[in-house]
Amino acid sequence: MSIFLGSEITQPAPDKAAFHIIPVPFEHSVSYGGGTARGPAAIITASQQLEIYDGESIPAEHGIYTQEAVPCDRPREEVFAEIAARTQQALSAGAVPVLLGGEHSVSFPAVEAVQQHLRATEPGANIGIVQIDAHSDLRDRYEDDPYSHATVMRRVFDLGIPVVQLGVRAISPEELTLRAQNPDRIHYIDARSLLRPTGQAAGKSIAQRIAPLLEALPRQVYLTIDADGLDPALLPATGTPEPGGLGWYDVLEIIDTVAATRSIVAADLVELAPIAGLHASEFLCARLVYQLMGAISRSGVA
Ligand SMILES: [Mn+2]
Repeated sequence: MSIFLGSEITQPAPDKAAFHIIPVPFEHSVSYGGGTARGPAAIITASQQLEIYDGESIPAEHGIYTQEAVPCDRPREEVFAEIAARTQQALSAGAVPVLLGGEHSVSFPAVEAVQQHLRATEPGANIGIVQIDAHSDLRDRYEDDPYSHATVMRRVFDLGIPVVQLGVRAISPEELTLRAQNPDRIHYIDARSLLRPTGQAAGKSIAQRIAPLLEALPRQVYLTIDADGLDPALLPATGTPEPGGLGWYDVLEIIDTVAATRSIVAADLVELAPIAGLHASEFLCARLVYQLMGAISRSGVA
């Protein structure tokens, strides 16, 4: 398989790279449109068209190592174990793991591996999650499945990890109740409030408004970006395209703010379901992954 930005860089040694790209073409529980199994390869193909300069810096100078794709044609337990092992491998090499999904459920084993790695090095420490998503993914079960794309943040919640949710615009009563019962563990600004603020919030930037929420998280965070967090006018190639999503510069502002105020130790981009002939979606995802690496490297963590 080709490597991320292979048109511009050669594959570095794993321990010489600030970032490990981990392709995870796992598709098991997607409920509406399918195709997320083709997401990682489409992003890597699109990355060949990126400029090496991201507008502010050259993230590739810090080293981007692309791992082999996680073999996903086997039972979920084995796929999840492999995701955890690959995440651990990246962290042990001193790199920031960047997973490319695949459906959102793949975040769970990665998050768990990051938490375990952190606790092995700093007893008592915890991570937080920043989630950009159209859905809160806080259901306990979805179609009887506890490890679905729609339950992934509930499983993370069960690990005692606090979350900041940004851009949600489709949520069930069960999830609203969980939020209401756990105001100290589940923080959020939903899409309409984020993008059409009223009252006092109207005079403040997104960065200013999300800062207090980020302050409530531990210093080290995992950033998970569901492609459907963006507006489907920009990124239609996703299973459940909800209207009213984030714009390109909204997402960049969030990423820059998170990178500047927390330490992003791992990240993922999930739920891209490529549509043949429509390159804008996968190119946006490739660019977003590269901008993310730029924000992290400029923050001095990587
Ligand atoms: Mn999601």
